[in-house]
Amino acid sequence: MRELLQTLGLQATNPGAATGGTEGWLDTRGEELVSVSPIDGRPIAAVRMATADDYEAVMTMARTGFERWRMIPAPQRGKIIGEIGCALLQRKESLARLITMESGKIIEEGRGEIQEMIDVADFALGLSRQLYGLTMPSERPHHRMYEQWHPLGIVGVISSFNFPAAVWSWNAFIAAVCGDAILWKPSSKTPLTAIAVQRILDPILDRHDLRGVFNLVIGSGREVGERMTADRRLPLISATGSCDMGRRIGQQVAARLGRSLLELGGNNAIIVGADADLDLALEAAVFSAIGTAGQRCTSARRLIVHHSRKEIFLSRLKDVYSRITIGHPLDGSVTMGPLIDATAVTAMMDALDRARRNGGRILYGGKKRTIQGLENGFYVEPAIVEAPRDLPVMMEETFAPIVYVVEYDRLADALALNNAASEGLSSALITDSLRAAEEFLSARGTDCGIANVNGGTIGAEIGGAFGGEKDTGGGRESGSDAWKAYMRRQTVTINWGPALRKAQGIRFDVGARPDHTAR
Ligand code: UN1
Repeated sequence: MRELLQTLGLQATNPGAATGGTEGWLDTRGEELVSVSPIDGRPIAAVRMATADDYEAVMTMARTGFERWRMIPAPQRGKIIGEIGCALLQRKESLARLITMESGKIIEEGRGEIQEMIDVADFALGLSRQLYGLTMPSERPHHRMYEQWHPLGIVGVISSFNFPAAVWSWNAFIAAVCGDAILWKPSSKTPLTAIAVQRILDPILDRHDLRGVFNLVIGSGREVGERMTADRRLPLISATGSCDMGRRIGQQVAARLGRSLLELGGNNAIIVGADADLDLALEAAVFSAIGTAGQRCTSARRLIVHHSRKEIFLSRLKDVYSRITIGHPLDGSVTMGPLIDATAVTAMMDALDRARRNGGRILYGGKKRTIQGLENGFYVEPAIVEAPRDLPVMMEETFAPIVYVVEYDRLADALALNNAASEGLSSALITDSLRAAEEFLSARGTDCGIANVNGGTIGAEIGGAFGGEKDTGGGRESGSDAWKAYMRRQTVTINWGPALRKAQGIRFDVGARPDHTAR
């Protein structure tokens, strides 16, 4: 572990002691935050959290960074993001290992997370020559009208433990290519990953004399998070986390008329059609339900299976679950690592208790699991619950590998169940029927931000806009035209004629011209 931290520029000489301050360049006296590995419950290292003074110092640096950065042409900014992408590629393996140690996700997913960052960097580089504005015909002679996009300022990014780096990069690289500076508050459960990423960026920023473009502040939600949401110097707060957290942040930011971009919870379903390819359905369901141990906002929490396939589907699902290997997430043969902490384990056990008490049948798993040599880690068996349609706990997002299975008869019925969730993030339908697929994708189909046919609910590519409706918060991040959230739009009208022409043909002659009577 020590070696890994050193490779990434972190000096954990003494686990449990401070590794290096809130970030690469600030020396702080703030309180200690210990990063505990969910793999064995042991501290990896500790960092110091930012004080109010540190926060101000970082904000000053961000302001200086922004003032320089915004005047650098976007294609040049893109090249610098491209350099960051290359640096991430060089450190891919060690960063992936650190993410695995700190978040507990299996190493293959850790690698996927860094790859996702590299992909976003590529996307941002391409985007840097495509921050297009429209030109519109003016109704007035000798007038030109167009819109242009300017950076917003310093963008606050609050990220969560389950994607401790990639979701930050969706925001940070896109915002940066738009000309914004970024202030990052990572989850208090994964501060080391954030410091490691910052240490990779720092030499690149230094080389271009651009310190202050990407900034890091580590601290609790109550301290740093609240300060950010109240801070008018942050015109946009992009936050990933629970619906409760998003509701609080959204209200606080709205109270100062700031903008928020929210990527909150999901209660995602996979509909398995009467004509579904069952092999594909199983693969999609298992990957979506147990990937990241069910701790993604996109995780499949409900399987809505056509009654004619339910029996065979369930028996095959149990069979696949029995082959899931649970253990040390750095071990390449392991398919599911631990949950993030003891609270997550308790939440899972509570949800299963409530399911049992309200008519749910636990068909598989759902117990705590002790792994030899890792007795203090937070391991559980993934659970399959056969649920009545009105099981209350099924309508809540429990961040754990629990999948509820319900049956349906008509597609309209399955869609109603899919849309009954208060969140609206991801959804999937497994079918070979063109009609069913189009119905699912139609205006009366799934109401989620993400709709997949013959795939699972997790694992979105970065090129599309990512996000969801209803309690998921409505934000869109990453690909497509999500960049617009990080810029301000300016509508420009240029009059190159001799007279002041009014729109809507309004006549308003106040006699300001000496020759007005002659006209
Ligand atoms: C999240 O869980 O917060 O689509 C994001 C996915 C990943 C991102 C998940 N690319 O599952």
